[in-house]
Amino acid sequence: MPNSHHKPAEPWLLYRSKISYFSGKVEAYLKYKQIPFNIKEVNHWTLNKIYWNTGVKKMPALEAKDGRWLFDSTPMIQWLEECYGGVPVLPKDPALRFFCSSC
Ligand SMILES: N[C@@H](CCC(=O)N[C@@H](CS)C(=O)NCC(=O)O)C(=O)O
Repeated sequence: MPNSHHKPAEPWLLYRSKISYFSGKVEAYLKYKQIPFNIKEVNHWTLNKIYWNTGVKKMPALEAKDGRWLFDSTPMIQWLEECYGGVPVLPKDPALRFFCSSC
């Protein structure tokens, strides 16, 4: 059985709004890491869909076709770092990591 950090076979679906700072953070990260994704603009209905699947009515959120969801930009990026590897965007030093996790 694959571990929970396996890459989805198909691109992620990023629920976001152009005016959302946290959405911009995750979108920039996905582009930088060249992680395949498509975009779904958030509206009333899609915000409810995020809520049903994550328990929070916030963007950004990522949906995989296999049913997995990621939400909350900092843990999302930490999870994607584990999953995709490559040159890390987060410092190794725990103190510096802490400061990165608060923005
Ligand atoms: N801690 C969350 C914060 C996300 C957040 O606050 N998103 C705002 C937009 S930037 C939102 O979805 N607001 C909708 C609402 O509160 O109803 C993250 O880092 O992703």
